[in-house]
Amino acid sequence: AFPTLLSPLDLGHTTLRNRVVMGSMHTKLEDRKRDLPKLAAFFAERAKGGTALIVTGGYAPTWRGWLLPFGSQMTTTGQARAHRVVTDAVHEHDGKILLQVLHAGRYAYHPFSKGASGRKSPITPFKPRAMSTREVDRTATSFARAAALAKRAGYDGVEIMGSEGYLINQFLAARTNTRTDAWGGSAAKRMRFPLEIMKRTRDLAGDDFIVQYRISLLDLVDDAQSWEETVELARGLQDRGVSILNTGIGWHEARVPTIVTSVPPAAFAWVTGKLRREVDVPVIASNRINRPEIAEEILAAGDADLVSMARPLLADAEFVNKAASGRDAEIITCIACNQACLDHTFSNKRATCMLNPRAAYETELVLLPTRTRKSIAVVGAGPAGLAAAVELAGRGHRVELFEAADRIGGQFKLAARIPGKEDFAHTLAYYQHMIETRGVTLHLGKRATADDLADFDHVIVATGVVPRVPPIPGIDHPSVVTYQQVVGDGVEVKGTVAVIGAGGIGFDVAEFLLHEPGESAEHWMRRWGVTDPDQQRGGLSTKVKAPPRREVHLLQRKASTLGKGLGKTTGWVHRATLQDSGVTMLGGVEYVRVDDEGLHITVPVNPKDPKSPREARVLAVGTVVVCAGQESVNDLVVPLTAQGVDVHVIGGADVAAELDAKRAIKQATELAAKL
Ligand code: FMN
Repeated sequence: AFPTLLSPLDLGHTTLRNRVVMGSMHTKLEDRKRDLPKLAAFFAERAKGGTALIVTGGYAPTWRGWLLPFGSQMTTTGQARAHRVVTDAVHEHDGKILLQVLHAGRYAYHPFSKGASGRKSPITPFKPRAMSTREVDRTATSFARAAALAKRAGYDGVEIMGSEGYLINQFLAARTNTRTDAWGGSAAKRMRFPLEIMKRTRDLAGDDFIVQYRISLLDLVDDAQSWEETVELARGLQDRGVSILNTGIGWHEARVPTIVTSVPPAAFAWVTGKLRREVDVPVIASNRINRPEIAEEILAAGDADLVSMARPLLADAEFVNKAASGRDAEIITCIACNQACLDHTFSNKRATCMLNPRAAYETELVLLPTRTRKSIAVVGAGPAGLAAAVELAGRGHRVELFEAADRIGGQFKLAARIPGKEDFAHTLAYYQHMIETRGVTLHLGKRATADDLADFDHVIVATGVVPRVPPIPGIDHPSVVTYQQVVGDGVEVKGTVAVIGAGGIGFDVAEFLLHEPGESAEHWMRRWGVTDPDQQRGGLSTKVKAPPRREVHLLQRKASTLGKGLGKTTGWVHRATLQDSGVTMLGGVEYVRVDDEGLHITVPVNPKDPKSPREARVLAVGTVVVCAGQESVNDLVVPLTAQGVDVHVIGGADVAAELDAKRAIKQATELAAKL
């Protein structure tokens, strides 16, 4: 069904079996030698699942280029030897694998960083020192040496990381390269560093070796490269023997989102297509390509020769095989939530996947077919219950799933209705399909009682949460509604709105009230000021803000910045979106009462000082939406335990402190592995 996606690609000295590349992801398993067997298992599953070409997470070519202190590096023959376990595991399944060589430059999170110049980046606390002329020369050679070591380790090639604002990008842009020696000054001199790296790498590694280069096609920062310069670089790399050009989008310090859920699928494929028309080597499209039909469309339209999928292959190791065998409905689609992948990376935790907690835990979280088939009831079809039911049935247990509502999904159903989170619907479609495929008996519209459950070997209580209603005078006023009523039940919202509670749900509700679902890529680009790099250096122009659809106040009791508790790599996007839509955000709020005049509150006179005197305000709103947390629903536990039933409580029914599908699915999967 996906003829182009599944067609091989001849690279001359070698052939890729299809067009799917697993994009580079640093999982943290790269950093310690003892974790390499786990890394091998992680990649082996993806190779076994049909991926043609895998790119490892970034490895520094010198210790100064570490991302973090004692981070991953490829600098010695000993390190190369240790990687045999990784390359052998991939080759065993007929996959190919490249080692990514990444020098962090001024993005390094340690005090020994060096960059093209001495300017600190806005996203790291450490000021780099400028490399000396000799150091630049030696660093260029270190990339080639890392490639030679990778070859010894059995890698099929390397990817030179030239994008996302790391060292090579820092050389390329006037923004970060203020050198006056042979490595800076003019565009041609700034380009010399990557061109030398390419030349030396090809010279040292030989012709029978893939050298892929990740080129920054949209820098999305000021004082960046022009399109002309980008094309000149691409052709220079081609002249020096590059095998494949991969797409990089946006420096890490860019204030334009490039990978989160609200970035429309395949939003940047057009710029890869633009490059493809300028060069003769294969090019790879990247970012937010998460379904086989989207990948096929990009390839068939001629925008790329290959597609990179990074997070989608965390979510599903068998992506390619499922697509190839007509089982694409079984694919776990990446929803770009970043909750368990990039957010983990930025908190120095191992990256995995919210929807697939086995990712990067292949040897630790194992779900084998059961030897003793049990009869198991799961109560509640939110993420916890769905994951438990589907995984248990996958192991061969007899599973019945009870859901009080007339559809599956629980709180996740609400998320799927938020503009920018349209992809969440794929998750529910996946579970619906797997319930059928794995023969789970689904009882919809059925609120199970303890008596209904008495005869099962195990009962899993995954009954979720209900919204918490805070004890504010006038909370029963007709203008007050819960987020469930607004987003779930379609209760109409009148006039200006106050949202009580600025956690993830408060932000979601504000977006729901302000934006339409299904934003086009063109509209998204205008809103974030992304343009054709032919028009503006780095593809960055000014944001076009639409007049807000309604006035929204987002309020919280905590005095901290609103949205602080949101995801590390996604929170800023939500904050910026609401700010651009004119939302007033107030922290340190005390709620006094709700009446016909609106919502009465007090706030500190100085918003930065919660202890400053308070002033009273009346927000003349037509609707107050309550997003003030949740309470667990677990009233089945006591009667079931009294009946002597083996009860397990998971998800929001267990802990309602925050709405947390990541925790719910992980807990469900771990339980399913044990029963
Ligand atoms: N890109 C790199 O070039 N080098 C890295 O080391 C790297 N580490 C990443 C780690 C994580 C956990 C994630 C989610 C992404 C990382 N990326 C890295 C970026 C991905 O290669 C890719 O560009 C991004 O995830 C968008 O593509 P996707 O939508 O297919 O996931």
